[in-house]
Amino acid sequence: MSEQLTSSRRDCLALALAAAGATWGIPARAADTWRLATGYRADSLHGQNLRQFADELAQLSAGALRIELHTEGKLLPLPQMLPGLMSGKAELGEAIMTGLVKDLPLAGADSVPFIVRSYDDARRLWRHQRPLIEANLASRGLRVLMAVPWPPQGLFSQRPINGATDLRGLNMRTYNSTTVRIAELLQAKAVDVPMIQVGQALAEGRINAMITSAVTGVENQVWSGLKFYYPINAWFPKNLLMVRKEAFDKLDAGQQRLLLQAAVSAEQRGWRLSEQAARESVETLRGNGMRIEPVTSELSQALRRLGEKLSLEWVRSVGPEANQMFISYFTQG
Ligand code: PCA
Repeated sequence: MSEQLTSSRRDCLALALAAAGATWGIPARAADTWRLATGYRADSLHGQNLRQFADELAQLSAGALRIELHTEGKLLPLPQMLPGLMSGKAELGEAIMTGLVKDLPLAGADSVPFIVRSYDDARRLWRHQRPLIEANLASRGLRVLMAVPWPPQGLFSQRPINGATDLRGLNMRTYNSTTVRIAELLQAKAVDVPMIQVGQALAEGRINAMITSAVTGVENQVWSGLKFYYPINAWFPKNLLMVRKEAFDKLDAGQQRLLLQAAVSAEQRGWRLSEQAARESVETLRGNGMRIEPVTSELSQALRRLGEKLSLEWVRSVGPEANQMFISYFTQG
């Protein structure tokens, strides 16, 4: 009897302490609220998709799985996403794959120019890339949830670009090692600017050309400084969503299933949103006075040669695995 009283008193005490903890906000987050870090804005293409992913997951799990979004690199800036996730600064993280090439060389396939020319190509590349990326990340204690592409990368400029020489000496905004190499080969000056600071860099006159998607042009209202857009469709880079394996393994089997289910539906929705944004954003650029120009044959030839050079450089630097991946991309479905 007294034994029972003691244990029920202990339960009461535990309950009271838990309630007090909740009132005082200790711990700051409930144990099952996960932090999702991203380097992009909440209202961006990917940000909106992540918001829906979090909402859907909360709904599917009847509130048991909650995710708070930490945007604009405030919790983890893009260059720190991988080490930050590995050391547990967030449970989930989203980063552009071409920014992870130091640790994840095969992610660099995303920005080898003129290999992926359509969303169908991009899907095919991801099918061949995914198992290799998954294996690499698993060895770092991370699990892949999904990848969603940005719309195709086009060329923006303040001045008309008729041939490669017109880019000489321009201040080209860069965001990964490929764009840096392109600037170098074109004898332009590479200026590293994170996506969320593009508008500011333009206003300050630090950049006058860049390769990125039309949607990034729209989100940063680049028509204030850039007047020409050439849809060169250079590549379709993807954002990757990862979860810490340790956090994932703490979920019960049912919750794990819900998380994977929400990720599959977010991935499908993300690809649809991206394709839609690709169509609409070029029109928005036009509507805001930008000239959407066809690529001259001179520029197209120069870009093709540049693409061949970069493909070779990439395969050589990454090694046989890169070669193998491209062979299966080109020869299989
Ligand atoms: N926007 C991002 C990455 C690719 C894109 O279309 C950026 O410009 O940084």
